[in-house]
Amino acid sequence: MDEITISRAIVETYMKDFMDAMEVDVAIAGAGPSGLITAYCLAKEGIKVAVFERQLRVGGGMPGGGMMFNRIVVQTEGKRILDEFAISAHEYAKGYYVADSLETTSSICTAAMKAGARIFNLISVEDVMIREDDRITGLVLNWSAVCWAKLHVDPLTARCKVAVDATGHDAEVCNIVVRRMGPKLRTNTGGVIGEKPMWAERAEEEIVRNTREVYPGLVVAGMTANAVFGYPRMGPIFGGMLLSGEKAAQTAKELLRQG
Ligand code: 48F
Repeated sequence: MDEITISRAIVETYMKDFMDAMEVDVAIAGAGPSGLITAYCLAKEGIKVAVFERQLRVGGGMPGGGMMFNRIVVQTEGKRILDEFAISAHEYAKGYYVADSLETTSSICTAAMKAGARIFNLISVEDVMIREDDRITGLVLNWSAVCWAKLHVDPLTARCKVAVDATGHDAEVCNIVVRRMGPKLRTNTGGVIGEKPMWAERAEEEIVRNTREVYPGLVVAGMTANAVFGYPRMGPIFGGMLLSGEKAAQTAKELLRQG
């Protein structure tokens, strides 16, 4: 075995994929459950999608389950999505299905990749591109290691027709837009209203409605949707995340159709 061939194989194939991801239909910030489902739903329809994830591993808050007990709960509405990935789930009480958080994360991630989504870990979205018509036209990327080390290194960019903020509780892309452009989001204040305290039922009811275009060319998914519109968090119940991912994909598809 030749170490240099191994090194070339890694660098050359990675760079080919990364170059290809610089021009996509949909760019997603965050590979938590909502971002992964959005990526899967779009990719399986042949839409070109790239996901940029800050951390070493995918899954966001899902692998950790509830307080590190690596189980998640999904209600009846979300169970259909677990079934689509053949994820085992056991009905613990009527309407409460419990699943292994690692099986769920890995199954959805694998399906998204097999469907054609490209997922890049260890890359952070640090800014957005916005053009004259006030529309998001791309994500600005840097190595997470550069951000963590606070090195002064300029970023690179990926162009997209639609961007999805699936960065979770911190709604990072939306906060960047507000910092750059002022309070122009389609919320009551124009800003990120901020997440309210835990209330699982209300949070799960509202999350799909909150999943929409919040700024021209920018769709919010998952916990970001509730944080941006000022709705509660829900803890380790994940049906809403999965359904929100589906809705974000439908919304992105509609925006692509409108051009
Ligand atoms: O936090 P996260 O899992 O968001 P989600 O898909 O799901 C929320 C649940 O996990 C849970 C919950 C239960 O129902 O409330 O918290 O809404 O995943 C967000 C991902 O985005 C990454 C982050 O590392 C995580 O994996 N991320 C955050 N900011 C950035 C980012 C950024 N600026 N660039 C790239 N990735």
